[in-house]
Amino acid sequence: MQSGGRTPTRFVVLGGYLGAGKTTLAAALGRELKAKHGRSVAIITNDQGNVLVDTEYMRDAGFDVRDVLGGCFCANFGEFVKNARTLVSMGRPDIIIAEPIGTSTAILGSVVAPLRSMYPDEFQVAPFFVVVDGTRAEETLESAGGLGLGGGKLIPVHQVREAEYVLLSKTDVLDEGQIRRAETLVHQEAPDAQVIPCSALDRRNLDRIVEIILSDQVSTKEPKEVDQRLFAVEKASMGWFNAYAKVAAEGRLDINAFLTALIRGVATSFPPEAIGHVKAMLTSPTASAKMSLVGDRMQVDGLKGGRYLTGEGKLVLNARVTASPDELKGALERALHEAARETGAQIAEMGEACFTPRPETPSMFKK
Ligand SMILES: Nc1nc2c(ncn2[C@@H]2O[C@H](COP(=O)(O)OP(=O)(O)O)[C@@H](O)[C@H]2O)c(=O)[nH]1
Ligand SMILES: [Mg+2]
Repeated sequence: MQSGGRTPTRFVVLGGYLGAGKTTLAAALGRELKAKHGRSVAIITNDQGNVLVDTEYMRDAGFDVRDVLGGCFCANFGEFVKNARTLVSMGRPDIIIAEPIGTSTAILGSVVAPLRSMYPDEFQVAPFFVVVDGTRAEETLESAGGLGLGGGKLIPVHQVREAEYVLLSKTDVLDEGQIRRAETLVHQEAPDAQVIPCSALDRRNLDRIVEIILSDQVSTKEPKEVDQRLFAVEKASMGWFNAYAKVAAEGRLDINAFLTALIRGVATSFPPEAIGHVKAMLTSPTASAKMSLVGDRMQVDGLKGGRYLTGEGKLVLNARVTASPDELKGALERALHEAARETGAQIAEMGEACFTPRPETPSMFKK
């Protein structure tokens, strides 16, 4: 189908829980599509709050990025489509990869299905990919029997059930037995989905995913209507903390040491199972780095330029933790000030927000 003579833009939605590896995978796939296949890729990110580490990271990696802020794509479908159109008209990408917020529970019904039915001339929508963290598959999928009553995780289970392909991430740190067990857990929840064990780090099976993206396979799965109130308790138990600040150093600041101290401070404030995803990125004209904490795994995700920041840098911090917003804010502020004290950094012009996101009403169901 053509629109004004133009081929529809290939559209890939990469869902999945907080910290599953969506952004890292999107960047790895984007690089591969560009380097090996000469395709241009643009990105749509999405989250609560007004400054996103993911957006900074993708932009820093050289992608054309738009973000949908302050709520899930599914509740802002109009803005989502507007962003997609802006990307198309500005950069004419061959492919758009969209990453919804990690707690979204209405992507197939409120984003993927409407996009494929309402805009077939503009977008060709690939099968819905859901990324499952291979290192947390048991924690997130196995404990779900309690249906939320015993703190089970309804959100990741529901996300898996919506998938057409499940991308089982981070297999570089798993052995074959662990991968098989995780695949079995996924199959129990989504017997109709195909599971692809993969890794953005050792690049396992990235070529298989790229092949699907480059094919003309389209999303066909019919969404089931789900009562979003089911997820309300789980969503209400989480706090979101977002901050940005200027970071200055007298002399020079070791970026890695600063981020490590900050993330370690957060890690020691909460039990691992409470940590959805905490990420911090520090950028400056001479150097930038991003660090992430998912569960008890702390990881440096990108170091660019030198090790030291001289002059002034910009810090963006996003945390999603099962804790009250006040508790989270207190812990994050302490961690930040302690990291600054330890490494001789000065924090200025800090802006912060801390909240529990309101349950969203998918725009498709708004009366
Ligand atoms: N070992 C390993 N870690 C990964 C891989 N992909 C992502 N991660 C790490 O998982 C954390 C969360 O990744 P991110 O892409 O931000 O997750 P998102 O919240 O789903 O977008 C980061 O610390 C990443 O470095 C992978 O393939 N292997
Ligand atoms: Mg992300």
